[in-house]
Amino acid sequence: MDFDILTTFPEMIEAVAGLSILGRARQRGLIRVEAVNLRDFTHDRHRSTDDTPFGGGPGMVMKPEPVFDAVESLLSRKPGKVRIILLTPQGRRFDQGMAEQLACESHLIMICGRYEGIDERIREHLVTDEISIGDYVLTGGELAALAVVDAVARLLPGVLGDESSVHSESFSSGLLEYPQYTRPAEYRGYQVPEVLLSGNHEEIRKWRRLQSLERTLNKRPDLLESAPLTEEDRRIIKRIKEQ
Ligand code: 6GU
Repeated sequence: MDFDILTTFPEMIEAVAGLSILGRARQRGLIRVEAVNLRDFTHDRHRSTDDTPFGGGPGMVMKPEPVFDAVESLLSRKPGKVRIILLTPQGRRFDQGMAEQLACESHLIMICGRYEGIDERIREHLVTDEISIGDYVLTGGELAALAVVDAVARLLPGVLGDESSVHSESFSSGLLEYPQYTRPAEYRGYQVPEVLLSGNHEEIRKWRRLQSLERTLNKRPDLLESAPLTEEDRRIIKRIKEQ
């Protein structure tokens, strides 16, 4: 899968995309992540990617030409279906479901907004999707683009060593994860729950499910409304609530 990230700070992207699981996925050719420097698509002496707003007012606005030119250059290099995503606090809130949808694509172009805003013609005539990563304001879209790349890339076949961990973790089940422990079984007097040492797989499965349900109920009750729950889960939740 190809990710092209249009930015005036390509170093921000490179600093992250070369490391850890993303870096390894890139080396193995499972993903291509490229930071495209918008300054390379400017034509004036100062290589400006922004300008003052028509109508006056504070701040600077991202110019349309470098963004259109960069996108068109990418499209001529790799024709075919592509989503052109603008990272902006005005976008649709990013979540695991959206990550799963994007993981079905083969090419994403991401435009990182900076300054006070972008020329509206970019949004109207170039962009296919607008994404926000949450209700707070960042200084630019780069960290948001990286969050999206990371969440999408880890869903692609082969990117995580152990495929099963994608399916058992938080959110793919619609619930928060159960607590995990490793050796030693006792640390500073703190014990690992007995059931996990029992070797009884059915009991362990039941305990973990109970923990997931209990945690979700306590920390993120909103998730229970859309989580796929069995009749047994519903009975357990009812019992927890009655305690
Ligand atoms: Cl995508 N961009 C910026 N600048 N701020 C944000 C955001 C994006 N998502 C949340 N806050």
